[in-house]
Amino acid sequence: MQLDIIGDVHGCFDELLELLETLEYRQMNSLYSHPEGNKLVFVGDLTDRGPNSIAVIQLVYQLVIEQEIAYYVPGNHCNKLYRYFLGNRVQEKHGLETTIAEWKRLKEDQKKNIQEKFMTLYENAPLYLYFENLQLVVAHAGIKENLIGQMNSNTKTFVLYGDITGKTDHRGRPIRRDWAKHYKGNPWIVYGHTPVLEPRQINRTINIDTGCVFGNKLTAFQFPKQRIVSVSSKQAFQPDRFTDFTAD
Ligand SMILES: [Mn+2]
Repeated sequence: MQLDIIGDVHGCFDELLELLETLEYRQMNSLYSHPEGNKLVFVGDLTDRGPNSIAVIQLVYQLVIEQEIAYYVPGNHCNKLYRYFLGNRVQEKHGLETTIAEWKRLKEDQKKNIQEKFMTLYENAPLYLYFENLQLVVAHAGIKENLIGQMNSNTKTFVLYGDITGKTDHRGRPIRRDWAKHYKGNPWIVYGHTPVLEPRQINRTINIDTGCVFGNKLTAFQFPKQRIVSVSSKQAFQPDRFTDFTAD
């Protein structure tokens, strides 16, 4: 089975459509298919900050739930939107405000429809995917070798937020440990969460969040082929949003 794993979309619907076309997915009578039967995997953070979060929710719901030609694992932004839809009190910032503004502009029946779709998508998603036969793990913020196979609260925090220290930097962004640098496991780990200008590959791990919403590009990693496919972003470029690992 060939998988096309897609990095953080963050509401960049046009770029997602372009990437699907580049990967040779075709749409007929609104249904998507791939000539070789490839399947998609979304690493999470579908919404927030970008221009078309609602359209991304609709498309991913169709691909995962209705057509069953895609897999999805949630990101921290997905988790927060889910808690918002549950009626929990969450802070409407860090991009969530754009998704909520889009959602509030919908008609009542559409609002209900999108809320139900997103909640169904989220509730049916595993915390992370482990394809044992392919020796592949897909987790939003990555995973440590000793957590693979586990589904507890430590695992949940790690796959949603990464190896956080509880501290923040001078810009107020969380400081995370570089777990990938020390990874020694056999399964490949494909993840996103931390925007980088180029996919960062180290020790059988690859970060494919190439910051589309920050004006760089949207990236897919084809597995087991290990081929990278990207399309350019249409968003404004924000260079200060990217982490530079080349100094390591
Ligand atoms: Mn994230």
